[in-house]
Amino acid sequence: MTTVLKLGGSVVTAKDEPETVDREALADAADAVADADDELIVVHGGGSFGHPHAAAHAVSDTEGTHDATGVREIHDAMGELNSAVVEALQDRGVSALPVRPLSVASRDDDGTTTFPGEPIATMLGEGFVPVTHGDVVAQAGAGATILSGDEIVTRLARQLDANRVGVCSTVPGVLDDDGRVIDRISDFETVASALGDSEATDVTGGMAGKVRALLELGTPASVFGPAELGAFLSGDRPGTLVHREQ
Ligand code: IP8
Repeated sequence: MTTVLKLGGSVVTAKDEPETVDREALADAADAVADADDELIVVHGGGSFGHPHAAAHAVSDTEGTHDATGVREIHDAMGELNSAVVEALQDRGVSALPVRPLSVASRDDDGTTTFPGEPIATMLGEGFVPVTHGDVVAQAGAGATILSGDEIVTRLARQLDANRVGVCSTVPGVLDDDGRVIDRISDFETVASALGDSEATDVTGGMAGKVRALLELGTPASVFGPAELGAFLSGDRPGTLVHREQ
């Protein structure tokens, strides 16, 4: 059983404090991952590490830069967060290893992303837990743009034929207009008004962008909060199940 797990950047960092890991939240998440039996790929977001640097250099998933210093700043900040996540996992006996997207992924000039699955598949075969993250990547004709952790999740889930996908966010699921968790989403139109316009939420798509991308996957995906991470990893489907009816 292969599971792709996204740890939201705002789950593992203190979102309003630049480059600050939320040590307690990271410890809780790492404890839950250490207890999991599935073959796992962990993907984390940028939180207070990648996003402030990306904003400072006006880089997004659609706006690129040729400023190598800026690209390095974003990538280095993500490297620090990635080291913290890998270390927290290794401290608990998880065979976690870093996978840095800038060195392996790229985009062509229409924005299509290539993220090779082979290194990850080989790591999994050898019993390692690849830990990758949203990053800045080279894009033909644009310099370098932001590749979100969410896009990596959907790419890798497809390429590696994952059985389960989990997105651990700061909210307990996808919320309706009254703030209640929606149990199941099988098409975007029925939840569009509650989610708002994806362009307006954040540069890498916000919840609307996540739901749209997850609906395109054949694999059922769960969106849930940190309190439910252990339940998800032990096989439950907490929060919101996002799966298009076939
Ligand atoms: O937080 C963005 O990843 P996300 C990563 O998953 C950077 O959208 C570098 C801002």
